[in-house]
Amino acid sequence: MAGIAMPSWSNTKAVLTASTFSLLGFGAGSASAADYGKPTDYAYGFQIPVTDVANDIQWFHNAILTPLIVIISLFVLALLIYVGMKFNEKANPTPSKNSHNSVLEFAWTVVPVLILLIIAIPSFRLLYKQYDFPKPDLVVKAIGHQWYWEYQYPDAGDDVGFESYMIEDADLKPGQPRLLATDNEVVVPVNKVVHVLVTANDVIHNWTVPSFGSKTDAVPGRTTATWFKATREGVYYGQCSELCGVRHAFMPITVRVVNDAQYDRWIEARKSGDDDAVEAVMKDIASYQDEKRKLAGLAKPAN
Ligand SMILES: [Cu+2]
Repeated sequence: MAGIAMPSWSNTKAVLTASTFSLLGFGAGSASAADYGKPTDYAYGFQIPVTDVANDIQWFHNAILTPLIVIISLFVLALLIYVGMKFNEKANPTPSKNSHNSVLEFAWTVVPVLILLIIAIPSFRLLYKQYDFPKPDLVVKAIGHQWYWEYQYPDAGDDVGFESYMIEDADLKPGQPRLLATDNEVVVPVNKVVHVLVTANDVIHNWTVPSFGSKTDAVPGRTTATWFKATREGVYYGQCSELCGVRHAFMPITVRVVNDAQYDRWIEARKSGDDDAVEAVMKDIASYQDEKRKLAGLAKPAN
């Protein structure tokens, strides 16, 4: 028999999210048009989250911030309309000479403080989650250059490192998104905690993958870090998100999340330094993921 359970935090979040979405008229429609890991035509809102952190970021935005902004804006608009109608010269020819109202002044100070406190609780919870790094299964180092990313896999020794350049329009293969696909993809295993150590060689860049909720500045002479644990195999795209010069828009990030066996094959191929072997592994992984996408009803070619 189902008893009356105390509402858990995740239950509370689910209820808040559902009510907010119906309140604002956002259906599942926007999500169904979207694809994983990249922006899609006519979609709005966030890319589909594939990490817990990304999920929480979107919940915070959709269930807390957006409704509060809408409610406050409507309230202020209503006040403006009310004042404009009630206290214009025609309706109110002799204005009141009052200049203070203690109760009102107390209220318009305390209410915003309370609203900020309400925002602060989930906000700090999220912040802790983002910066409380779980023990890593894998460390990847990302180095920003004008204008490409370089990656190293320190766990695998000095041999595994490569540069990742954007694929120019003329060289795109079917399914590869323009301005996002790169020649060498970052490969990581699924459901593993990945720490990304980020730095830069010249100016400040920023390593960002929206579906992971990962974003951190790449600062020359410093190491910053972000982490993610992707729960779904596939390709996830991001972009440099700090203005870094003329080709800032052309240094994207491609992360391919694969199963453990595929990751082992890939890292062995990388260690061997044999580019043909790496290419062969990537081809296998791409066709495997293609097949999975087809089965899942994501008919578009692999990305
Ligand atoms: Cu950059």
